[in-house]
Amino acid sequence: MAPSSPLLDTIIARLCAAQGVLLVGHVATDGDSLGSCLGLWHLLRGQGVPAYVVAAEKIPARFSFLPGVHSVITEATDYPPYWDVVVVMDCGDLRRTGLSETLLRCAVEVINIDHHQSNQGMLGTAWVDPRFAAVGQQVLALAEQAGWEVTPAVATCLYTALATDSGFFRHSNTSGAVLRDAATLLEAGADMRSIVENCLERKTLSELCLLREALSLLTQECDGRVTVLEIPFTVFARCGVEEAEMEGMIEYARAVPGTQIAVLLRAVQTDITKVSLRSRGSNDVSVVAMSFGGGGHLNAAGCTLHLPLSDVRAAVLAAVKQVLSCD
Ligand SMILES: [Mn+2]
Repeated sequence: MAPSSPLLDTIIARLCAAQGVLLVGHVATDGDSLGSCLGLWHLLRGQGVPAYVVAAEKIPARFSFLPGVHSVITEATDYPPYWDVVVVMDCGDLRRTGLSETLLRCAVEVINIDHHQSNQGMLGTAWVDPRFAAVGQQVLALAEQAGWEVTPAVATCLYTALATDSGFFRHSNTSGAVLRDAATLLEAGADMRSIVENCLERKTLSELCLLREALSLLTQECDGRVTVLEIPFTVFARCGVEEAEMEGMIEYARAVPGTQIAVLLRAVQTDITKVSLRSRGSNDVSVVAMSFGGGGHLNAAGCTLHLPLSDVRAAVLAAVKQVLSCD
């Protein structure tokens, strides 16, 4: 996976000459977005370049272990006095950063480092390469080409990026290159156990509460080809979970053998229900989501309905059964 070297040289030269660099990821941050920003932050500061990680939202507690995370700026009043380069990572447009576009556009140069297929490469100096499983790999390639030292802090940030975006080396994007890069980072001193504990094993009491309540409401339809999990509003409120903590629950429905379509129904208000759908093979759940005003991909889609959960359940299951031709 040899990246285009002249482009990397341009990016390296621009970063090294910068008077101030803002590093930004996307809203609803994840291990790749934040790990890549912090990894590059450590690398640039190691070169004496004034760099700042700026985020639109508070950083979730599970990332508190990341070296440098307490320097992330989340308040506009704490912004540095000057920057001439903005690096947008793990997304392809300024709106996804959740930050003021005017603020970002006032930089002399915008650099975009991303691995999303959907990124058309139209944002500033763009290095977009979907062959990478994580932006963290791109930052490592940048460090290697520049000859920058990968310290244990850098390694921990970038390993977090690789591990989380590959589902801890389980998703189909887990290539040999991903494992080789992970090995490089481990040997550079990545704190692998902290990463696993905080990003994979950690479950808050509210998440466990949700798990207990939601699993007790697991049902199957169509002779077990459809597995449904529901989270009524009462459960959501009683367990005190964040909205983002609920979506992963669909994996429990998907895990049940024989399941061709998994459905997660979660009431975020008494009359607002979010629907997540996952499928195997050619069963297209995007058509179901689209018929309710949502969208997504063949095997993963979702929609939000302004209706109580029970009404949504009936309507969505009818549509799902049509996909599987069962009743
Ligand atoms: Mn990513």
